[in-house]
Parts: sequence; structure tokens; C-alpha cells
Amino acid sequence: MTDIPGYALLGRVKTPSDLRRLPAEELPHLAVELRRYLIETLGRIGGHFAANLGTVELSLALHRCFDTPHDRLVWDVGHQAYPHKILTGRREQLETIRRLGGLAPFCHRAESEYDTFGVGHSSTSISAAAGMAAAARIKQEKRRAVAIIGDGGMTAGMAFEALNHAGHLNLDMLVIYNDNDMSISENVGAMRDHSARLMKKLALAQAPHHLRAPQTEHENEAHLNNPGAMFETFGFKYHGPVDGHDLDVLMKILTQLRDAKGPQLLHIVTTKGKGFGPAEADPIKYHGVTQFDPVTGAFPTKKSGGKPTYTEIFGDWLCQVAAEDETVVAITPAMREGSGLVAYSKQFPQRYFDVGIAEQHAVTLGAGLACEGLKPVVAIYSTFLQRGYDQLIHDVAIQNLPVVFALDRGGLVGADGATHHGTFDLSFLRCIPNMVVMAPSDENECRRMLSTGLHIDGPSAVRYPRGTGSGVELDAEIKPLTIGKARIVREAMGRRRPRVAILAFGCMVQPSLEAAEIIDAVVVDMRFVKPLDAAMIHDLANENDLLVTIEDNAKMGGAGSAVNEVLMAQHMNVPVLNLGLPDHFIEHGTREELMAQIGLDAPGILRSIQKRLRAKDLDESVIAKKHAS
Ligand SMILES: Cc1ncc(C[n+]2csc(CCOP(=O)(O)OP(=O)(O)O)c2C)c(N)n1
Repeated sequence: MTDIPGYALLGRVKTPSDLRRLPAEELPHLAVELRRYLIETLGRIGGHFAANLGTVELSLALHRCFDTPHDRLVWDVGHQAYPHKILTGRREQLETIRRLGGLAPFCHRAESEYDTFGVGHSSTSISAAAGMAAAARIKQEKRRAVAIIGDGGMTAGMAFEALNHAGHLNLDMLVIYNDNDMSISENVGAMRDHSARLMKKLALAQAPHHLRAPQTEHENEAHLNNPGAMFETFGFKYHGPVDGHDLDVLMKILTQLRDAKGPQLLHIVTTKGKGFGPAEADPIKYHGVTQFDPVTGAFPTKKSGGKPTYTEIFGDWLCQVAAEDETVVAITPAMREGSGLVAYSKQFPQRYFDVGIAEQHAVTLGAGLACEGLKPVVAIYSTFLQRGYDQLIHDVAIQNLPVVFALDRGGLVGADGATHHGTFDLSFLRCIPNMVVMAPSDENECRRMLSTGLHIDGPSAVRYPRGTGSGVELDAEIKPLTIGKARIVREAMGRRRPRVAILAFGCMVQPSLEAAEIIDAVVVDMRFVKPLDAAMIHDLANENDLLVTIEDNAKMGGAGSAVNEVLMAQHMNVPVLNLGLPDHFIEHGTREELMAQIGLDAPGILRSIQKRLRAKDLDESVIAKKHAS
């Protein structure tokens, strides 16, 4: 019996066991329903979209042919795993995906036994599946491990490290290489160029984005006749390419490969956005969506005159400085749209590098460019810079190279959840010698800090949040800042004790100002996490009874800790309250919900300060006595 009107089959398939019992001739109809369900649901709620339309047949074939969850499916990134979530008992909850308390945005071990590995950052699937295959060998269990990775995911070094090792171990595992010729934007790289030539030759490419010409005319016939040569070098037996939307073909080949010994790689060709015209025509626009019309694909018209996002502020700044200075170059690890680089990439194609999902390479490429006197700006999400940490220390900072890191999505990012929050950067950046670390409190400050970075003869980072700022008017001229100088943005009106000074970092200045109105606190926009304005901290400690540090970064080792270190070094004994992120991972929800949940919105900040002010050491009489003595 179906439990949703209009979905005769999908309503009956609640688990993979139901799917395996379904007569084979009903599977194509199920695929149609599954696709329609995705379109209707995501049209209503938004989320990752186009990639999921590309994995409908693959998800059905995998759960039909493998004994899940006993056999392990590891989805790379997990943004294309919605059909998998639907088929594994989570269809009704799909409505809640990415929302506070709802389904996780990507695969999540705690959510389902079918989610064998937590993902979000790309290119981990082959390593994880290799670990599972190696464990099965050690434990002598008959269990298959399958990694499903896109052509975008395959651009990362980590994927190749895993292939190299798994091939060497001769593990019984299967890698499914889901090639749709797209990352979020067009996929890049020599491997992509080769694949595109192969698709052309085999006439496998159909969707408009597949018609993009390969970047070079050079045709290596020998390679095209043996498309799996590269994977075979790694010890994998190559199969394909096959049409990843042909259920019969997929099931036939997966049934064969299920019992094959040794490392196997199946190359499937799919269309991102398959079955939904607007998404097939523009898979970039439909990679991740807000609500849209499930018939026409139209998005609600945006209200004009809204505030620009920090991403847009950065993109405009970059175009402006690149026009003035031809040594400015920009690098993105596969995040052209998300990082605001679309206009720049068109205006300055010679000075634009999309390196693929290769954060480590992005950082060291920047170092190399800087060695030759260019001014590289590495535009990277805070969470993805985690991938390039050694490169940042070893290749950039030790050599004191002038590379500017434009760190987007600092702090809590909202719906993408724990894997994507940029809440560790202030801690992991400030401990690196030579680094200058800045966090803007508004859009003007952001531009000034970026320009400051360009003037520094060493590495620097400007870390800004997702979304919009306060909407301040932009200065006509972008003036660089004095390094390490904070600014007072609110003086106290009266001088009643206990006196409170809030030392706020980045976007925490705004809610701090709101809270300060109630308790008449001084508010300082610290601007620099490193170097800190030690003189300002010294003065504030002398003039106030309580210092409050506020940051949207982990409290541990963050900007507040840095202030504590300065106070200790100066032997200043003033009460301090450090506010920031607690020592546990924050899940998904809107940024506002999450900030309120952890008490970093204005009311939460106020509550924490008022609570601290109720403690004995800040009692008015104690303070009065202290100052009388
Ligand atoms: C380390 C890392 N960098 C960047 C991203 C952002 N990101 C999410 S999906 C994606 C594209 C993945 O392309 P592909 O694997 O081909 O999957 P498709 O969306 O084309 O199906 C990118 C760059 C990420 N998740 N992880």
C-alpha cells in the first residue's frame, strides 16, 4: 500500500528490502517517481538539487544489487545522497533536511545505519571505503565496500592517494566514478579534458554543458582507445564508461562487479540535473537551490535594493584592485560562484585559477606565484582552508610570502552544518608566525582589510562571515588600516561601576553594540586577531572592572584566549569573560537560530554578561573597596 497519493511505488518502498522485492519491470516507474518526488520536495524547501537528479538510477541500482547496510556505500560529499536517504527510510523527513533538528545536509553516521561514513568535505570516500574493505579483510567478513565519487571529487589529491594505496593493497572494493563533467561550476583539469574528448568520441555526451570544447585540441588516440589506462596504473580494473541513467545496464554491471575480486572502478556518465529541463540546461544555478517552481524552475524574484553579501563585497573589491594592479592574481579551489569570483573570472581570465577541489594545491600555487612577485589572493572558505593547513605553514608562512587569504564563511554557516562551519580558523591561524589575521565588523572594514593584506609583505587572512553585514555605505576610497590597531566604537555614557568593556571580533561587533546599550559598556572593534592591540587591551584593563571578549570562533585557542595571553603577559589581574563557541560540534539550522542557541546573539550576550556581573567579585561594594584601597 502506498502512503502518499500520486506515488504508487515510492509509497511502498520504505527500505532497501522493499526495493529488492519489487518486480524488476516496476523499477523504471520507481525512478520516475523518485525524481518527481525530489523535484516537488526541493521546489518547496530548497537544498542540494541538480546532483541528486543525477544519482536517481544509481541509488536504485546500488540498493537493489548490494546488501545494504551490510555492504558499505560511501557517498563522496553526500550532497548527491538524497535519493539514498529517501530509499533508506527517510523519505518523510526529507522535508526537514538542513533545518534545525532535521535531517543532516550530508550523510551522517548517527542518522542512519545506511550512512556508513560522515561526509561534507569532498574526496574522502575512496579512503574511507578502502579502510572498510581492509577491515573486512582483517576480520574475515564477507562485506563489500563501494565508494561513489564525482568527477569534481576526483580532482583532489586525496582521491588519488587512496586509489594508489587501495590498488597496492589489492583490496576487494568498488569505486564508482560518477562523471557528469561538472563540479559546482564546470569541472577543470587535464583529466576532465581527457574525459570530455572520450565522451565526444563515444557520443555519450548529451546535455548542453557536455558540449563544452575540451581545453586543448590535442587528441591522444592511444589513451582514448584505452580510457581506463590511468586507473589501471593504480591497480584498478576499469569498467565503462556506461550510461548512468540506464537502470538495466547499471544493474547488470553492478551484479557482476559485486563479486569481483580486487579493486574495481566503474565509470558511469550521468547528466547533472537529469530529468528537469532547467537544471539540465543550467546545472550551476541548480546545484544548490532555494525554493523554486517545480514546473517552470523559476525562482521567486529577489527583492531589489538588498544589502550586498560579504562575498559580493569581496568580488567587487577584487575586480577593482585587479584593474588597478596587474600583479594581482586570484585562486579558487572549485568555488567560483560561492566565493564571488564570477565577474573576476570573466574580466581577468589570464589571472584567474580554478584549481579544482584541491585546496592544498591552491595554497602552494599561491606561494609559487608570490615567489615570482605576483600578489595572489586565495579565495577560500574557512572550512576548506583546513585542508591546506600544512601548506599554509610550510609553503607560505615559513617563507613569509605575501599571499592574501580571503576567508569566506567564517563562523557558523547555517544549513550546511558541522562539516562546514568555519569556527576554528582564528585558533589555527593565530598560532602561525608571520600571519596577520583580520576580522571585519562591516563591509567597509572588509574592503580596507583586504587592501591592507595586499600591502603586507607576508601572509595575511581576512575572515568574514556568510551573508550580509550591516549595510553601511561604502567609502569612495579604500584606505588600508594600521596593522594591529583596534578602534573604540562605543564609549560608556556614565562611569558607574562595575565598568564593562566588550572586546568584539569581526561580525560580533554588531550584537555587542546592541547588548552594550543596556549595560552601558564600552565596545571595541578589535579588527586584528593578530597582532592584537596590546596597548588598547592594557588601557581597557586599567579602566574597567570586567573585560568581555566575543568571537564566533571556538573559545579554545581563539581570539579571547589571545586577549587572556596579553593580560597574563602584562600581569594584569582583571576579571575576564570569554564568549565564543563551546567545545562541541554545532549541527545545522539557520545561522540566526544557531547563534541564538549558543547565546551569541545580542540577548544571549547580554544574559551572559549580566550573569557574570552578579558574581561576588563584581559586587558594587567589593569594587568600591578595591578602588578605595
Ligand atoms: C574539500 C571540499 N572543497 C569544496 C567543496 C564544495 N563542493 C561541494 S560539491 C562540489 C562539487 C563536487 O563535484 P562532483 O564530485 O563532480 O559532484 P557533482 O555535484 O557534479 O555531482 C564542491 C566543490 C567540498 N564539499 N569539499
